[in-house]
Amino acid sequence: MTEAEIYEFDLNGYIVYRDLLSAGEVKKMNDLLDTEFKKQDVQDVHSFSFLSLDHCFLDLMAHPRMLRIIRTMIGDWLRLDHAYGLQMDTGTVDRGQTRPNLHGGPRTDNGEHLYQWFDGNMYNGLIVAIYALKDVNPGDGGFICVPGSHKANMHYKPPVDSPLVVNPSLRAGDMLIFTEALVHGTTTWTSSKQRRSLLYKYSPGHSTWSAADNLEPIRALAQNDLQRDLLRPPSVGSRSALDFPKI
Ligand SMILES: O=C(O)CCC(=O)C(=O)O
Repeated sequence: MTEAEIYEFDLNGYIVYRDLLSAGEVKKMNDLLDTEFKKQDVQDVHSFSFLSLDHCFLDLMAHPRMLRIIRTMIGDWLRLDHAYGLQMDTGTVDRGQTRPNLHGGPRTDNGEHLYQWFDGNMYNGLIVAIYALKDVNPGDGGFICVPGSHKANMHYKPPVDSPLVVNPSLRAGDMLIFTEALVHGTTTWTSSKQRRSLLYKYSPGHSTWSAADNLEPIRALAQNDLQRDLLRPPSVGSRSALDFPKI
């Protein structure tokens, strides 16, 4: 991360990187998901699994530019914790799939959600990379957060419609990274177009948020050492740093 990027992330608790994915990569992923949802014949897809659908999703887990960024946030031992997709259409909130909500914040989930500096380095618990596979225009809804709340000193959460809450806009292919120590959540999707996002969540190598066993079936699909290392269960003793790809 550049000094300017570190400043922005430290200030707000989230940062947007434009055009992480090419239009071709976005199209391929959308096509794969469209085909899968059609095959499953599911109505009102909301939260979905996707890592095992195609190798491109494991490649994205190890995206070199993204890894270089979150290395600054989490350190050399980072691991994938879990991943899922979110899809929202106008009205799905009203059908009960998502209540507008804010959650997370400093020291929540038994202290796992943390944001700290020590001796010139940044330390985080769970970090989320959201890839937009479809545009999010101003006021569309979906992901919301309270900028700066990762450094708040109270558990207080403002109401979802507070002026302190923002709804970042994204173009398909953009990546938004946030710390779960940020107060964040989801609000009603109002656009006539669909929201579709992939969320990859990373933890420090010693820690896990979700049950680590959940990744076992995915580990078997890893194509190379980097992917296998990212999918390792949490541990401290004898753990080696990731071999970060050169960019
Ligand atoms: O992207 C969203 O709508 C919310 C994501 C979220 O709440 C989370 O990652 O904990």
